[in-house]
Amino acid sequence: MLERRPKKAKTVPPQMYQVVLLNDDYTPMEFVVVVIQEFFGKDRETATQIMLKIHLDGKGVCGVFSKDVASTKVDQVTEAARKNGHPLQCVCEPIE
Ligand code: TYC
Repeated sequence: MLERRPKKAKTVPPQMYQVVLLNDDYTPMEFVVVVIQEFFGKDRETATQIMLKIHLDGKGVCGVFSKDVASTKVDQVTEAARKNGHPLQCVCEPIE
């Protein structure tokens, strides 16, 4: 009889989501920097770099989260933009 190894616990890591901000021609740079600081916990310098990347490339990743957290970030950013009258768009997308 073949010896059996102890079964490995097979855990599947949860699907993760990146939260992406999209560029537009109207949202002020300062507003985007503050949003990245407030909702994604980045310091001012990092937030400024991310904002400039979005401005130049059209979009940029602000963070990677579980589905629920990513979805909440999208809602929070969208609500803050709407309240302040800016067209800033925020989406989340599965990674890998
Ligand atoms: N392009 C905007 C401007 O020139 C700035 C901006 C950056 C807007 C990033 C949105 O996600 C954004 N005022």
